[in-house]
Amino acid sequence: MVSVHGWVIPRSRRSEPPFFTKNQIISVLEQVGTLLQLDGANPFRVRAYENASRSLSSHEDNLWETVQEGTLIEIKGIGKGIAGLIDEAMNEGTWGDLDSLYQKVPKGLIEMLGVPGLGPKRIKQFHDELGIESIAELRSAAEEGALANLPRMGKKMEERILEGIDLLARFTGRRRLDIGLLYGEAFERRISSISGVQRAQLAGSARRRKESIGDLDIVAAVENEDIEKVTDAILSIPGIAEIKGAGDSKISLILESTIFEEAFSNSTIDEGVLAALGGEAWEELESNSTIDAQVRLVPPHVFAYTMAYFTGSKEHNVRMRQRALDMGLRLNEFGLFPLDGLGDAKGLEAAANGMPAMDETEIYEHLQMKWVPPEMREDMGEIEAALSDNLPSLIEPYQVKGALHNHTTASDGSASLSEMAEAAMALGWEYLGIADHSEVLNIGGRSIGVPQHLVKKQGNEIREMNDKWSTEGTDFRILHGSECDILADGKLDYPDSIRREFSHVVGSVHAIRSWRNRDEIENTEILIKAIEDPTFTILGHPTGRIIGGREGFPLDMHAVLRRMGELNSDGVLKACEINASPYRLDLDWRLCKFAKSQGVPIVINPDAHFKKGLKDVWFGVQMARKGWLEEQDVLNCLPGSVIEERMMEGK
Ligand code: DGT
Ligand code: CA
Ligand code: ZN
Repeated sequence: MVSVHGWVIPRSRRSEPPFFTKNQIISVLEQVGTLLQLDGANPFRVRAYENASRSLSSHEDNLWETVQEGTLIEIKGIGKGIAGLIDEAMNEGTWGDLDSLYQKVPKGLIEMLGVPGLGPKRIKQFHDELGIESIAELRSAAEEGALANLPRMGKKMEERILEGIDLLARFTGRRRLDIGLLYGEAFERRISSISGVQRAQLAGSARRRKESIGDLDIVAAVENEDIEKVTDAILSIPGIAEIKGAGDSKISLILESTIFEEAFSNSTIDEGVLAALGGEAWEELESNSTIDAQVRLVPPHVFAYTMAYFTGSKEHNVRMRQRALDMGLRLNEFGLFPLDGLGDAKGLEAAANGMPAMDETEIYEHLQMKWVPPEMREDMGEIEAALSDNLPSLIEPYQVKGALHNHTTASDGSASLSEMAEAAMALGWEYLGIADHSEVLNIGGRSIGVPQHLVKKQGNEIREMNDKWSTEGTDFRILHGSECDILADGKLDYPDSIRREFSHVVGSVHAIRSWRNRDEIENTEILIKAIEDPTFTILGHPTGRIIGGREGFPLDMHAVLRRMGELNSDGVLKACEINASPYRLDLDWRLCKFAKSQGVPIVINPDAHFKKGLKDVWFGVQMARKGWLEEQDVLNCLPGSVIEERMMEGK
């Protein structure tokens, strides 16, 4: 979120000039412009700060050199007063009297800046005219209709503010895996390149590939004598919004999106999902977002132990520690030690007497276990499997040979059939399943499904392309499927005769609202009825959840998978999708093992709406790995020459 965290005046950790970086200066100038507006300052003063921050952003020379040469005020947009301030900040490490400005503006007003669509002018207006000083007060004023009557406001604006507050509230928790990894990997790269860092690696839920990330955990191997130098270097990485604490060997901070060298991009989102999240306001929130991060600096010889500890999960760690105890050993983030003979030595001191481990495999070996892939470390049976050498051999991204649920311009995709096919071939795939939306689907009243009379046309196009590849001897084909809407009563869209012509039917619920208004039992019955339709092949995004957006509709997924298992044992193919869009990751990974036990094949589908979207399959593979799936459990690991037949046989 546009967090209130970043709104403190930076303190320097350096002992000599320049005390601040150019980025820090730019960010303070920008914030001061906003704070002055909230404080009701003279507009000329406000503009001076805004201009200065803007002109420094596009100024390409080294700012510290410019300050030393005394040529700051030659930069267009920088006046005498602000030049003096920058000079003082860089040379002395102080910020004139700005401290008092930061103190003076109520925190609640700054928090309100995080509400999408709300700027300092309006916040000031609400404060002056209604005395509003917090988001909570803003919400009740809007609910009472008190905002609408103010000058330059209205009912529409008031509604938008309420929506913005809801969105912000939903946003303040965890971040999606794709975003967490984007930040985590950028931060990991920056830390790895610092001299004195022997290696640095992302741990925590990001390494375990949880569908959402609370905060980032990074472990860095650093010799003792380099700790101070490395700490300073980490703290001056651009993109740090706030330092929450730095001492000993632990650094806590908040990262913002300026850590990315290129513009921040929130992955591949389609219109339907975006609408469910809150539209443009959501995109704005996401690109202004922050994430918390912890860095631990440890001596290289304990790195593997610290990585294992901070990778977690906590539940996995508890079981590991118990296993160690059973063997008369103590396991912690610094090492593995015999319980007797530890004496009074604690922490790192004790590590000197610990059992050496070059990497995690050796830690597990000491405990007579096989190394457990991080994705599986959730205490969901992996300890027992590692002890008895029964770990699955998890699916790898390269084993995926195609995907069955993707869109083109015929429905709401933005790439044509041939463009999508090209992109699939570029990934090394042997087939691409197209499943454009069926006729009834509309988003916000706009119809986006393929009308009946155009289904044949798409089929002909696909046949022509397939014939061409086949005569050329290219091992590639398009499978002509459909993402068929499951209507509220459990019927499938399109007449039977049309559905029978598709190679596969991905049945999906899109009218979530009517399903949300019914109970679990009713929904389960109706969904099963849809699945039993002979033309139905794949259950698409089973619960309709949007991560960070909305819960799925109530459903007994175990009952659904059990019934699908029965149908499979009768010889018909009923597969369940892991929708690989990082916004969905539905089927949930926690249910993969159960699906497998029931004999339900899984399909990992990117649900791509443009070329780049095909790559989302990677996220689905991560979930399949968390769910213990192997190559043979996943239908789209089948080669292209087999998959078509498999679809035909399953009918
Ligand atoms: P998150 O951040 O909520 O997405 O989830 P994690 O798993 O990254 O959890 P976090 O950041 O609280 O801690 C990172 C790891 O550190 C965690 O997975 C296991 C380890 N850890 C943290 N606290 C404890 C604890 O009290 N006991 C044990 N055994 N391990 C802990
Ligand atoms: Ca974490
Ligand atoms: Zn869909």
